[in-house]
Amino acid sequence: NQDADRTARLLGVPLDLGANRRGVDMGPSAIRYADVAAELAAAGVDCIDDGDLEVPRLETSSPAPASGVNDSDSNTNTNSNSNTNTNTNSNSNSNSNTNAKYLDDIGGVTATLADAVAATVDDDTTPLVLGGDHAVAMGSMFGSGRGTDNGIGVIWFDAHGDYNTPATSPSGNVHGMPLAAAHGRGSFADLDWADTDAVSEENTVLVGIRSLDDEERAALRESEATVFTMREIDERGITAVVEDALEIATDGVDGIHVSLDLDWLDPTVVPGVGTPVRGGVNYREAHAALELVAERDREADILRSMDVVEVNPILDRDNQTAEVAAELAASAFGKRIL
Ligand code: Z70
Ligand code: MN
Ligand code: MN
Ligand code: MN
Repeated sequence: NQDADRTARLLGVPLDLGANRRGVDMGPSAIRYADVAAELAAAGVDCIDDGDLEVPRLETSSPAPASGVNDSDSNTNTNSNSNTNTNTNSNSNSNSNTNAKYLDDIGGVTATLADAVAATVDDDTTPLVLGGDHAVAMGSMFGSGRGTDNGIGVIWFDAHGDYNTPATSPSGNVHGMPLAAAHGRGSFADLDWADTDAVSEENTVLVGIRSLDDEERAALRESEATVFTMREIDERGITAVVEDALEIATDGVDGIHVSLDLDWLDPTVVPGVGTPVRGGVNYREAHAALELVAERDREADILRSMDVVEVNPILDRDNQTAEVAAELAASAFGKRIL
């Protein structure tokens, strides 16, 4: 019933090792239960479901890096079910990976997902990656940009900057680091699974940001990425901001990856997220934004890949966060009211 000639491939990644709240590993199930396939069908998109990637379970993983870059005393005693913030890294130096919990396991998942995403894009099919915590976006971006001449742009819809490195992270949670990894910052430059050529830094745009750590803020200020905070959305409106974001993200690259962290929206709309931050975009602004992505895609075929992440069914009410995730994906893939 709509004009899209797109095929989407669902790739579920039930990863929660990058977050400090349990439950986000159930995101792919919840988004499927919210009938993302029917939402996409309403957008005129054929949908192939590849099921879920095999992901190491938190119960059988160790938070410390297995191959201890330098070990020390940090985080090795972290209980996996603990929500306490065990920041022992404040004195550490730049070569430390010890403040990135489960980084080895997450690297393995990232490499597997990147292969699946790259194969999907090669097949002229659009990957829709269902998270899982936001660490999954590393695999999405590395796979999506693989083999491109000019790299890809990224639009990062999030309350958070996700621009920490192991050396700057106050939490050690890798879901606060994926964008920094894509830009090859800090120790991510040395990891063989981190493809620092996939994403073009100057074509990276963050939208709706309202929570940054101090060192993360400093890193973003000196990066080539563009940051549109909630303030810009308040002043100029969501459509003007997203039009600009699309202009910047698509300039001179081979397409874009759209990464949607559900905590981008206001917590009153999406209760099922691990790290709610007041003052997010509302339901209509979110749809307007992703409809603009689809509109640009109809004009210029820009959308290479997308992920929807950080849906936490344990914290959700009546699966409404998963439903919003499914709906917003459909808007990005071309669902229109009329
Ligand atoms: C914080 C950190 C974060 C998502 C929380 C929070 C990062 N800046 N990202 N929830 N999706 O721990 O690095
Ligand atoms: Mn995020
Ligand atoms: Mn976030
Ligand atoms: Mn680069």
